[in-house]
Amino acid sequence: EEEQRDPKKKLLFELLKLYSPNDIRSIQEAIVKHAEYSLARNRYSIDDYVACEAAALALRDRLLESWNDTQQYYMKKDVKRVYYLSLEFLMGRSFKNALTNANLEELFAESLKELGFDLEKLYEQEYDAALGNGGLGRLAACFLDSMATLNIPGWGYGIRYEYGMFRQKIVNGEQVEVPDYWLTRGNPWEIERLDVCYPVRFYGSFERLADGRALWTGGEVVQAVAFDVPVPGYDTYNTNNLRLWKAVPFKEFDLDAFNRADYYKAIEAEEKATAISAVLYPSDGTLAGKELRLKQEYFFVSATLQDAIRRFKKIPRSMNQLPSKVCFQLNDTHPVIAIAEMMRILIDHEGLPFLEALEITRGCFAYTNHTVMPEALEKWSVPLFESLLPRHLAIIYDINFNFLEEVRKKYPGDDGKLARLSIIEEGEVKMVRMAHLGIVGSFAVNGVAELHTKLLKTQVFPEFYELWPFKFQNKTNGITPRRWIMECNPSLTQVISRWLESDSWVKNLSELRGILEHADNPEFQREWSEARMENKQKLATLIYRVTGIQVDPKAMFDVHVKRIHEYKRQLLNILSLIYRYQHILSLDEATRKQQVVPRVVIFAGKAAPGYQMAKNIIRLINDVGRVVNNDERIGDLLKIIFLPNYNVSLAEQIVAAADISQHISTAGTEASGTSNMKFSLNGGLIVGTLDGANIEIREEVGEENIFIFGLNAEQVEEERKKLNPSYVLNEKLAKVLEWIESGTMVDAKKHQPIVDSLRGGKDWYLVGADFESYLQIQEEVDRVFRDQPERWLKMSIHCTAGSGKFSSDRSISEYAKDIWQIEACPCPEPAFHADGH
Ligand code: 4GP
Repeated sequence: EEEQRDPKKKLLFELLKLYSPNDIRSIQEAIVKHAEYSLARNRYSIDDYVACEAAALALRDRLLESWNDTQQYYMKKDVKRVYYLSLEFLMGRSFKNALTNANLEELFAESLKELGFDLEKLYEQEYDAALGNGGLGRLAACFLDSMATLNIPGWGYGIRYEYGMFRQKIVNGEQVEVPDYWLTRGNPWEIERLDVCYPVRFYGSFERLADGRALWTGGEVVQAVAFDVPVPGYDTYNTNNLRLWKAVPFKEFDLDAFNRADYYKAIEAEEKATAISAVLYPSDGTLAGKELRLKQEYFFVSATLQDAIRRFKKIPRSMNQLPSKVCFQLNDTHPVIAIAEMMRILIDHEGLPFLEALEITRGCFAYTNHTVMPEALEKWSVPLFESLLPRHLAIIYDINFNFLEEVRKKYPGDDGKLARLSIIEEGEVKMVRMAHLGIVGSFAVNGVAELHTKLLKTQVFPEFYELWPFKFQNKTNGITPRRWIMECNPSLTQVISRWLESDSWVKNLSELRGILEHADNPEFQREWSEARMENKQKLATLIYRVTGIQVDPKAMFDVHVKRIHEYKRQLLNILSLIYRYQHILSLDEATRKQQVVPRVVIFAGKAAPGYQMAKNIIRLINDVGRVVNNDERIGDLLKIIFLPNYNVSLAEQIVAAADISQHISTAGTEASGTSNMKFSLNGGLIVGTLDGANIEIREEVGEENIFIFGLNAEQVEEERKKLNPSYVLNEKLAKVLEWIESGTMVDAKKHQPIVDSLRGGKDWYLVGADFESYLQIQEEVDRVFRDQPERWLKMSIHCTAGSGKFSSDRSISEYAKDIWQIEACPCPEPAFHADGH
């Protein structure tokens, strides 16, 4: 079309029709040319690293074609878009994922092989993009994959941290944090967009104008520069975008300031700008409360809204139309300041009256809560807010005033309610409650699993629920089956596809139920267990490489990997292992051989650097491991492994190789959990409490196929009421604590804080109350593994078969339909491309 409008562009369009062809020769040419011309490498010295970079660039060329076409198509169709605002995107590696989604893995493997490279080895060259802490950030990454796969016009927006999640080393049993400068060798997956940048202001002051607007001036201004990361969908032409902002000094220097101040000082101040996007805060489920963090939040939100509104305005129309074209999904409270920023834009820039602005704003925002832990619900002190974002604080006060009027009308005279609902918390230092702003300023609020949503309604925000029941929804989390089985577990993927005679289950995960038809077939069972054994062997090799400890792949692989948190109760696990160790020693040798099921218990996970108790738990695991692993009487009967630096790539290898995995949070504390879904999908059995998504997994796989133990959420509430200084600890646990104090481990005193945290009625996470039932379920696990290997195998098959619900494709379809009201918009593949060359 363009071509006809402007004949001068004829040549240009003709040339661009030559998209990169997908045949071996062309791919090889692309790789070699990138090595020489993009990376300036001598053609005689292409090593694995260069080959990996060059191949990534060759693939990126192809992604950019579909990426450009997709964006242009969305524009042409003027689709409604969703923007997923998240301070974290835990993407992991991209190469294999992009090849899988674009269905080019075989071609690239073949092309590289002829050039003398092994694609599998090249994958190892890539750094993890660890721009996230844990569940929340990984969920955002899975959601991007599903949005692209389902052809949903959805973009991610976040921060391009120079330093992602720290690298964890274990030194003498303790966690040591090392900076992760993941960009050392550049990043072939991003495109720096110097043409896409926006100013972002901090501090300063504002002045109210006669027409209702306000003018915010002074302070500091930094620039946000976009970095785009193409997000290819699986088995579709659509390629979406993840736009990450980097902070750079504002280019138009304030010359006056320069003249007044010392030249070098002025430059130094400008340079401080880059600090904003320098580092990801490594706290998960707790808040840092640092000014820089609030700066990060406003920085990325401000740039994002400017970008989204610019795009919306490409077609001239009234701002009232915004909610029909744009939805912002707020990933936890971190981006909630966007609500005040939108109000500011509508009032101060667009000149809309307050109420109209509020209506538009409310129509655009939806907020997802990810945790019930009170310490994670963000609050910012009013003085800090006032200094950093003075105009926003005033707007928040206005929103609050308007909101409390509504509450007052509904509940006249109930001042307590006003205080509890208010966006501003009164106290010695007033605080801005970001979750309250999130609820007041959006049209939908969702929890991430059924139990979690119920707890939001009844415990965390009951009075908001009473006020606006229609705002509250559940959207149970999910995981992308592309990364979490297809890529990380090719052996099992092949078995499934062979028996289902199709691979359409990767896009329609509920089709996995079809394997149940073969659950009793010995041939299928054999292939199933061979595939799983292959993965276990690989993990055993990795364990040996990393720790020097030899483990037997035939032993039960019992995995507990996730962030280290008291509520996640890695402590319950390690304490039970001390019990198990003592128990094994109490048996005579013949009984040991006969009765004990050999187990390899694998822990991994990071502790927030400032979270002392979590670090204590890591040390305990390592110290107990040292005693047990070196005790010759134990041999292969029990091995305790702590794999350092848990990240997405490591998770991929572990997930495929677990016999059981543990999700044993105190009931009512884990919002959902998503690794439980990953293990289940890969045929690993779950040992878990009735918490988060475990409950829904039990519904799907059947209660006979999951090992559930412990108090449920209601019982936990009751039990906690009993905690007082004379609370009696479970007897077996008391013995275990005595063993810790006895000095079997070197420097036993180090562990005293852990012991003290459980005694004297302080056991908030109820390790003691659940100890007995935990030991019992572990005995049951052993029994099934030892006496009924066939039943075990069938349980494993049932777990995979029942995992269909937990595809993030299902989650995203629900968000699209119930919250975003957005439909799929598949971009047609250009004919000259689809035809091949
Ligand atoms: C996590 C929750 O702890 C986890 O249960 C949930 O599955 C995940 O979000 C995704 O919804 N929360 C965080 C956090 O990672 O930082 O609050």
